[in-house]
Amino acid sequence: MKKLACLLLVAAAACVWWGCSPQKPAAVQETSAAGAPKASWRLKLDIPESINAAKPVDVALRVFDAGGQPVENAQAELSLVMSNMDMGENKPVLAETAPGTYTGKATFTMAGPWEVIARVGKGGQSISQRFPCNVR
Ligand SMILES: [Cu+2]
Repeated sequence: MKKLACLLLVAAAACVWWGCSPQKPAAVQETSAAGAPKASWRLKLDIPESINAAKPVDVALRVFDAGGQPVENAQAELSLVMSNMDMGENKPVLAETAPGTYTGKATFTMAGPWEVIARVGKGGQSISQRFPCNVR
């Protein structure tokens, strides 16, 4: 009986971590390749908090420059990868639907821990950021 209570507690704690959250941008910017022009852009990923496997969800990647202005006409790409296994290539098609906003539909093909890797390039500069998320 005590074991069950413990399990429930762990499950409740896991729920708090459910959904997608950006990692600290500072940590990601430090991972940029040495020598490559590093964009001082800020990436924000809009994605539903609750994601079910095999059900397409709307995603929006918003790109801002250091002054908070949208970065238009950039090459924006999302790559969906599982943290613990190779699931093959999974790249939602993105279109710029508003200045600096790149939207598309993402389908996570399996339940478990995923990362959305966003890559943005423009004018020889680029940046990438990982957004961990859990899929039910
Ligand atoms: Cu998998």
